[in-house]
Amino acid sequence: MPANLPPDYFEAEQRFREAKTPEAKIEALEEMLAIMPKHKGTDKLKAMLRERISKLREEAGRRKGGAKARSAYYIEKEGAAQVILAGPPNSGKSSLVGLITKAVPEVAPFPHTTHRVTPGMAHYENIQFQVIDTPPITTEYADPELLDMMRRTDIIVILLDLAADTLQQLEDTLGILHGARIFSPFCDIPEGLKRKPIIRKMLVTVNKMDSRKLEEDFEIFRELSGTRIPCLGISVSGGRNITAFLERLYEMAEIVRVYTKRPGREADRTAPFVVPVGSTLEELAGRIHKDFVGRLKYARIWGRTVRDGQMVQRDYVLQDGDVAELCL
Ligand SMILES: Nc1nc2c(ncn2[C@@H]2O[C@H](COP(=O)(O)OP(=O)(O)OP(=O)(O)O)[C@@H](O)[C@H]2O)c(=O)[nH]1
Ligand SMILES: [Mg+2]
Repeated sequence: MPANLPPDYFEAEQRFREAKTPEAKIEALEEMLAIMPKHKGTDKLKAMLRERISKLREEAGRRKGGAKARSAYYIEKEGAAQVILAGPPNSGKSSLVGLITKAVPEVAPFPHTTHRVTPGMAHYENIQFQVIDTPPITTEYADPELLDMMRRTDIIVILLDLAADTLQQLEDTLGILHGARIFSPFCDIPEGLKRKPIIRKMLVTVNKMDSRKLEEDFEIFRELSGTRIPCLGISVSGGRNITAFLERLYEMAEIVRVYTKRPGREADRTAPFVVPVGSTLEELAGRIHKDFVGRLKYARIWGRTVRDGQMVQRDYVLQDGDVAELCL
């Protein structure tokens, strides 16, 4: 047991031992985690506590009737794409979410600050991404429910720390994701996997690239890592490449923005319909209203690849920025 644990910690531990229900036990354990001083000596203990909490949550879920109990890790997707941050402690995950969204996750200069997932909405031009702050994942402990969320998400941002051993962090984080069968489309998938791999878009983002000089360190990291996953260097505190980061998310989301208008009126450019690249006019109609699919006759389109007001049929593939006037 690491030394210098404050008396409050032992009081919470006492409550944990006396607790009768999984919920009460979880509460006491969360308090122990919050009280624990933040330094390297407590990392292992924290990982153990977190594992315990996760097991108790599962138990509590089963008692309430399994699937019906909603986990703290259940976050409904919102916006044009869901983006989950994945990375080691202290890389700046919470700082990034705090910078690009209105969420205010706790930020601290020591590892293992974040214990729960916090979503926020990041604005990019006229759309929004849901960006989720997460507890750190390490080779010692990665919450299975968090990995489950990553299996379902649209984009995983692997957030690393340029001031730490970035190569090791990348190897460890990818190791954890691969262990959970989550692979980037740019990774080789090992043969003989017992279950189907889950392919998720990934962006390796290296934070704390605060200066020009550190840009060189980032380039060296990129070269030495040999990774084929796209990489980007950013600095949350210096505000470097933050717009580029959002642009990359936009490209990776593979979506197009389409505006609708009524005859004789202008389109509302602030409120696009966001549909996957390759979507057809018919799919857009279905998105607007399910009855429109049957009623749709044709549409007039204003855009970069058509003549102004050109008539198109249901199978027309929408382009980013198209304005559509649906004729029903
Ligand atoms: N130099 C520098 N420090 C940064 C930058 N971004 C964040 N930090 C600092 O890094 C430390 C950790 O930041 P957090 O946002 O709490 O990191 P985290 O990844 O959420 O940490 P955990 O929740 O413990 O996993 C804080 O002291 C931040 O101020 C950056 O761009 N440059
Ligand atoms: Mg954090």
